[in-house]
Amino acid sequence: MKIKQIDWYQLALPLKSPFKTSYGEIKEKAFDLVVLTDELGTQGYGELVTLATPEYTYESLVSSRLVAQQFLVPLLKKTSLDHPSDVAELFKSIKGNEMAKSSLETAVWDLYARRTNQNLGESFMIEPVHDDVAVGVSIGIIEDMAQLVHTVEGFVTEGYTRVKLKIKPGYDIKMVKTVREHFPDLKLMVDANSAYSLVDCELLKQLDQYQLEMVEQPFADNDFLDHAYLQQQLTTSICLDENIKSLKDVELAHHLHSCRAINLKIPRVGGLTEALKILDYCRKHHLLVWLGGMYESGVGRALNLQFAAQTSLIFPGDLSATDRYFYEDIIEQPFEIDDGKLLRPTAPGIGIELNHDVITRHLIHHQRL
Ligand code: OSB
Ligand code: MG
Repeated sequence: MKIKQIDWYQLALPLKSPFKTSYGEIKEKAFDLVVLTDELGTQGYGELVTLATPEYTYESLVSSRLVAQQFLVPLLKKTSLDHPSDVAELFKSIKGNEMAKSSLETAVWDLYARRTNQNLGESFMIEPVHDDVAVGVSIGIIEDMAQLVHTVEGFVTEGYTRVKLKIKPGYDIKMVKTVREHFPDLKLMVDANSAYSLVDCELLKQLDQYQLEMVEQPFADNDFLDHAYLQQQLTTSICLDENIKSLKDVELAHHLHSCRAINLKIPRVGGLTEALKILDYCRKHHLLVWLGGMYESGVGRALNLQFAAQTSLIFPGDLSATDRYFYEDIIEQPFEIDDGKLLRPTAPGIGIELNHDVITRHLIHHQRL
C-alpha cells in the first residue's frame, strides 16, 4: 500500500452550546480532516482533533498540523506499507505529538480496511464488537445551578446513561451535591482537567459522599505521585486522562496506584495501534478503561464507535450524538441516540461517507500534499 496523495482540510464547526472547562471556553470546534489516497485510488479518512490552544495537553492545532505536515507526511509518503500497524513504528523517531501521529495513523487504518473491504470494528479490534454502544455525555461548567440541573435533566431524558460534570476550584462540592440531590441514581462523575493540587486533598475527599463513578484528572498532567497519594485517601476511583499518552504511562499509573480507571482517547495515545495495546493491558490487569472524546466530528466519532463497541468497554464513553455538539456534521449520516445508545457503522473502514457540501460550507483552507 502506497500513499500517493494527501488532502488536508482545515475546518471549524460551530458548537450548539459553548464548552467551558477549568482551562477555558470553546465556541467552535476547529479541526482538520485528512484524506489519504493510495495507488489504487482507495481513500482513508482521519481527524486531527487537537484543540486550538495547548491548554488540555501541550499540543495545539497549529503545532500538530505543522508536525504532521513537515515531519510525518514525508515519512508516510516515502514508505510502502504492508499493514496499518506499521505506521506507529514508522513515526517512532518523532517524539511525542501523539494527536498529529494519530490523524495520519487512523487514516491509514481506515484506508486499509476500505481497500480490503472490511469494517474496522469487525475485522481489526482485539475483541468482538457490539452493533450498538452505550454512551455518556460530558457537560461543561454551567455556573447557574437551575440551568445546570435543567441541562442534566435534558440529557437524561434523551437517554444518556452516564453524566460527566466538569469541576474547578469554587465549582465543585456544592455543585455536585445539588446535581446528586436531583438525580440520586444517575451514573455521575466529575472531571477537573488538572485544576487542583495536593493542597486540595481535604476538599477532594468530600467528593466521596456523592457516589461518583470516578474523579477524572484532579492533578497535573505529568503527575503520578500526588495522584497516588490522593487515590490512597479516596474511596472514589481516580481516572487519569491527560497523563496517559502511551502504554508506558498506563503501566506507570498502574504500578504506582495513581488511579483505578483510564480514560482512553485514541488520538491522545498516538493512534489505534497504541490504543489497542492499552486496552489489552487494562483487561489483563483489571484496570477499568473507557473511551474518552475530544468533541470529534463524525470522522473521529465513527472511529471512536468502532473502538468503544468492543465487549470489555462496558463503561459508557464520552461519545455523544452529533446533535449534542453540532448543527450539522461532515458525514452523510449523523449519529443519533436511541435508548442511550449509538449505532456502530458497519460499512467498510470506519463506516461513514463524507458530506462534501457541509465540508465546503465550513472549509477554512484546503491543501494537497
Ligand atoms: O477532559 O475529557 C476531557 C473534550 C476535549 C478535551 C478534553 C476533554 C473533553 C471532554 C468532552 O470532556 C468529551 C466529548 O464529549 O467529546
Ligand atoms: Mg478529561
